[in-house]
Amino acid sequence: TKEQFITQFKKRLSEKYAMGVEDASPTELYNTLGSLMHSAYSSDRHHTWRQYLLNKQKQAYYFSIEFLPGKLMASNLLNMDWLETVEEGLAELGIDLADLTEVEQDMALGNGGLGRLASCFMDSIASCGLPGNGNGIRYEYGLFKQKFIDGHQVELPDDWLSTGNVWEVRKDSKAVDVCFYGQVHLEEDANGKLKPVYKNQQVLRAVPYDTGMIGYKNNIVNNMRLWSVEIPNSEESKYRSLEERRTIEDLTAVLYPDDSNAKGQMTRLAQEYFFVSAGIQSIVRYYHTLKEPIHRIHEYVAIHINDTHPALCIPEFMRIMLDEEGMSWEEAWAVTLKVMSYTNHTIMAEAMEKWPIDMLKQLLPRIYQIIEEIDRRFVEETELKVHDRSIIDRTRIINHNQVHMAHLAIIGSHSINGVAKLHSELLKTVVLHDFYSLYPARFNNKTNGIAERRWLQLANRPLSSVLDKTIGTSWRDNPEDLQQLLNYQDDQKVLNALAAAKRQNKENLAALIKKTQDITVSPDAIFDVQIKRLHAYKRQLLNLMHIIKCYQDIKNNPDSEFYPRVFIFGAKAAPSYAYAKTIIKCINETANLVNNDPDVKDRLKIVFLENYNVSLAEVIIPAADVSEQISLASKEASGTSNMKLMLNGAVTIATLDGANIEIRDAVGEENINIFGITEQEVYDYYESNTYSAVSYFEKDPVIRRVLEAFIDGTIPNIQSEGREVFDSLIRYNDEFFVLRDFESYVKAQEKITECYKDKRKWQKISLINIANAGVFSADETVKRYADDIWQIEPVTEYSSKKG
Ligand code: 73E
Repeated sequence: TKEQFITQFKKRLSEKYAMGVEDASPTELYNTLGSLMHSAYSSDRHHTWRQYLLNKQKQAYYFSIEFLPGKLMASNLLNMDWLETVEEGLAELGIDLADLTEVEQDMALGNGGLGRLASCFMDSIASCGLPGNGNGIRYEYGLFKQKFIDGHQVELPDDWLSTGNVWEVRKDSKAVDVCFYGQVHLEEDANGKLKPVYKNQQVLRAVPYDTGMIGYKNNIVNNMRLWSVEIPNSEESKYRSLEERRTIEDLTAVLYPDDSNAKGQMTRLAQEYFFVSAGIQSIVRYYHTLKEPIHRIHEYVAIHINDTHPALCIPEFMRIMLDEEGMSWEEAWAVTLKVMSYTNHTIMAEAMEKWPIDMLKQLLPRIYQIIEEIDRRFVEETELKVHDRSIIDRTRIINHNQVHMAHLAIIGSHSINGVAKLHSELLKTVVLHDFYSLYPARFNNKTNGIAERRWLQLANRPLSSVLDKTIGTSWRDNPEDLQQLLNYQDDQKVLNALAAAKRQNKENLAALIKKTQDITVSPDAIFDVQIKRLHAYKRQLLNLMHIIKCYQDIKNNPDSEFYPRVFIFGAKAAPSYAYAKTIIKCINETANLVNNDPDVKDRLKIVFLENYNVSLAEVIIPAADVSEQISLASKEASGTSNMKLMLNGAVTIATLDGANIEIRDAVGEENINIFGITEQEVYDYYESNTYSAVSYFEKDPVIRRVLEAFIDGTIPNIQSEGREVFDSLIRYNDEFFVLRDFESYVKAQEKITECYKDKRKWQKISLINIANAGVFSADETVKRYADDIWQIEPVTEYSSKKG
């Protein structure tokens, strides 16, 4: 109860800081509440763990090199069913919970959609009472913080641990050794079995930090285990100088800041093996406590490989089965296949991980031997199956002096899934077609999902309360119940209430924009939002070109009617991705021009919010009217911000790409704005090689005028950047068909403006979007993973309340 909470809170504050509420800083209050929560859910955590152990339940382990939870306090409070009590209790003490969560650092151990998906899944797995755990890296520095200086992106380190982390527990007793480098050869042991003998290995210690993943009001607390590197005591003498120590500690120091891109650096490879080896060793160690025979491990353990970054799970698991458990190759391979499953997240060529043989051999000699043998056996077996030998060249793991990680992941997994219908189809028919012909039964689709608890219940409380009053509260447990809202699509009172909630969120965002960027925007304008990593294929440039067109229209005809719009961007560019940084600079300079031009009379505003992250998304998404999902068809595997924006009542403008297609199917053609060429047309262009960007430039005066603005000084301060953009389109033939889609994009935008003017119509479309967003609940997605891939079951007895 509230009273109990107040008593406990004061007591804890006094124990921790010898202070009263009046004297404590927000950080001290935050730490006090965090520690109180931590003690409270620890017994559930222990109980969950005991239950899994006693029931010997099969558990899934989600291996991901990225997790992107954002802030945890509010979501933990919600899931513990403490939120209201704590808010009221704190209010009584004169404290606003929001002031406490303000001091929490975003946990940003991920780049974008892939890492955020992993965290939505963690929430959903626990909330569905499923036995599933995360396994990853505890980066000392998360994704860089973004600043704009003169319109350029500048990166600052994200020292997120500097103020402590109330949610994690260091588990020294669960540390394991991970070995790198050295030489290995095989020797026969007493039983005639070949065993590896190692020389000159580098031994590192992997120390786990565990964070409770709290289920939604079900007393289940699963675990996200993140590994940190240390120098083992036994090796201390080897690393004397600061520099030597630094090289070791670098291993888990920073997250690689590239999204949808593979950088072939040794430290990255070492990171991959580090968390894979530590995770698998700890799983096998736990398995032994069950006292079940090792060849049945697949009945108790499922390992999921989130993209190829953890693909070394396959040879590492083989290594342990062979070298430590004494299995034969055939036995080891049989269990490995049954344990492993793999999700592909992208078909972008530059994201495909390939490691030079020499690098792998040097860093991980035993693992390389095992990969060689997997490859050899794959070739041997496949030769018997196929007539056309060229298929082997295209599918084997080791080729052209490289180790192809996707091939390894596919060959070693019983399940391979894409993340949206179209994406999974493209995997089967184009990208992984050869593998599909070899292993058709392994391929399946699991469309991504989102944690509605974070993205609606927590992020959008005005909307949540309208929903409660309109359709009751069951949607909070079962997002598919949002469908009931459809009964109110012609109820003006409900539409008004929804509009009022949106208005409140827009005012909230407008205040943030004022505070952080000192730009005044009107909540009466259309809030048009594109939030995602900056990447050429996502086509922020298409958005910018449309904005420039609007600006030019206004300039040419200052008194014409133009419905006010605020274009809102949030995007980080990988520090080494020059073109993406160029686009940022161009958007910022255009913003500067447009926002300060008196002719515009505030009808057009451009806001590029600095440092886009989970917490900022939680403010932007509820305030969005328009959701920009404008990637070139076939390039965005799924997208997940598209789902979050829809759930919050934004109307989508989209290409037929990724999960946009499923959004269209859910809301109906008339409640989404589809434009642009289809994935088939994209492939046809590739096939026929007939795309000519310059012809669009020559024949379309609007395109010409817009592109000229990049190079003729219309937009100031982008001499080199404007030229670079211009050249990318005209000289290098517009890799992502921006000019091809421009006209239809502009038309779709005009339709949006017309529609928005018809308030009632717009409100109805918005309602239909909210009502149909329940199908994208990550709870449903993870249940499908649990049933089809992992074969895990929810805990049966999980409500036994203790003490
Ligand atoms: O379409 C998104 C997808 O929604 C895709 O681009 C993203 O994954 C999301 C979740 O499924 C993604 N990220 C990466 N690959 N696909 C990636 C690749 C290498 C490094 C970091 C991230």
